[in-house]
Amino acid sequence: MKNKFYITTPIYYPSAEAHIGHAYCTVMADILARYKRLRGIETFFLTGTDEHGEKIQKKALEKGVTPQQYVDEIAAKFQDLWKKLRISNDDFIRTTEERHTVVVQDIFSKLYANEDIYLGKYEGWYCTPCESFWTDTQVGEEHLCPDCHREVHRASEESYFFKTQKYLPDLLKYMDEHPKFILPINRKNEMMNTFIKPGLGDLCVSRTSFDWGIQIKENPKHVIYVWMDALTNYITALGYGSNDTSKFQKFWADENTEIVHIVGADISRFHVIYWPMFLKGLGLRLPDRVFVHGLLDLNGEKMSKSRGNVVSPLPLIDRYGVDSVRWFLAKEFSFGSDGRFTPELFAERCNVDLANNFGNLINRTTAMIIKYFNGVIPQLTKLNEKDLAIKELTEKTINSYEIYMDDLKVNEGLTVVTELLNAANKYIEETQPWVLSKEGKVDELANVMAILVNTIVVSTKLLSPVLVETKEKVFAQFGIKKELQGYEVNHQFCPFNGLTVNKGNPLFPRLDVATETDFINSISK
Ligand code: ME8
Repeated sequence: MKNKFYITTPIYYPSAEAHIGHAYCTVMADILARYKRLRGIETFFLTGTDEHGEKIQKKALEKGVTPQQYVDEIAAKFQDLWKKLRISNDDFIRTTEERHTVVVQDIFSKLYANEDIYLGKYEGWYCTPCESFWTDTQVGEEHLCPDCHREVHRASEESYFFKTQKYLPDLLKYMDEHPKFILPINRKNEMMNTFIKPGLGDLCVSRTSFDWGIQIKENPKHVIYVWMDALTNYITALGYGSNDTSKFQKFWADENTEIVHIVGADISRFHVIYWPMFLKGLGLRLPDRVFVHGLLDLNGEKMSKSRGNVVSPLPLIDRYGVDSVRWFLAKEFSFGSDGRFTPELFAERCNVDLANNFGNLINRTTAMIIKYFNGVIPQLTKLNEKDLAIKELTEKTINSYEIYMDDLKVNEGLTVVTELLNAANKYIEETQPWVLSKEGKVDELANVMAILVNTIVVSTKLLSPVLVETKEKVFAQFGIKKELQGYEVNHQFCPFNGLTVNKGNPLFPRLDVATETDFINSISK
């Protein structure tokens, strides 16, 4: 396993406020970053905003502010949301920052000097009022602008292009030699069949029809067109091409760093095809993995502001707490497949896993230790068969969890932990502590209590990349001292005897599905 980890989310367009889809991607990346840190792996986690382009320029104009004022306001809202969602990013890159813009200009110059980029003509369907080029598919048979629905005409514009064919053989070789470069692996076929096999055209990397972008030094009437500007954020944020390249050396250049980009299915081809080519052109190593997650819809419809069906994460966090929102996102949707958000699913997921399973186990265990042992966690005695089965399951769970998480299989990693929690709840039913108490079987009763606490603490640590606030609460409730809070303590069995349990409030109250469905529907806009 590599000893350092660099993980990124896409840099989002601050053309509208973040919705649950953006939160989904960012939370998943955050979980992986927190997991690696938990395992003692030096980690750098990057997110940010992609602030140039015609769309942003137009939105600013509509609002009567400068593009910079416009993006400043929305970028601040993104940052605020990530704070509330407890996102642990190490940096937040904005493409309008000088540390990015000057390096992008140099990157362009380098690729141009290398003859990877040439000046040509961009041809397409042009909408004059919108000042936009569209493709055949976008304008359809009637040749109408998909934005304003007015007629478009054929036009051409001088543009710079990146030569994709020059690097295609390198890319194909890399894909062959690294079968886990694109994850889930079925996404590779999609890339091959949709984009590469039909013939990959050169990529347009400049525009002259708008000016909210990074100017090309060699030809200032051009601005660098979106993807060459946006993708390079992953290295400019690390200081590539700057006076201080130490982070870049550590988290990118060093082969001992695992580099993972998390991206939505909508932008996978830019990360899987063009980004590796730019890197090759710059003589840099390629990322280890591009993980393509699915897109979420709301009640079966694509989330879009104009349709009024966008869910903002903020009111959810306010009402249910950050851990419930993080849990729902991480556990409900299969990482890598598209998903459907429904208000019912949200409430049910929180009830099934958090209130009924994890929360219930915590409440029952706390109450029993207070009742049977005056609140002091007892010491383990000789284990019987049922105790040994839980011990074995705990060890197996830790092991599978690590394998899954290292393989970016977050759902599977979380599922093995919820199965352990289920098993612990069943263990209570089977051992019947209330009977053991009545019959005075104190040793057996002590084992059950010690094992339940151990299961709770181990699970809390394994789930801590997702349930960030719960961890603190569980540690407080079971009096877990600093020296027992580390991840490596998981390899000791039941080292918590003598600690005092506090009653605490129920961590995850049960939600009434109908009431919460009404609430979530009322905040979708
Ligand atoms: O594409 N479900 O920015 P963007 C799940 N600036 N994830 C979703 C989602 C949904 N419904 N909607 C958005 C851009 N996302 C470029 C990226 S990167 C160098 C430049 C997430 O604001 C998902 O990760 O449109 C998707 O890929 C990303 O937001 C697109 O964000």
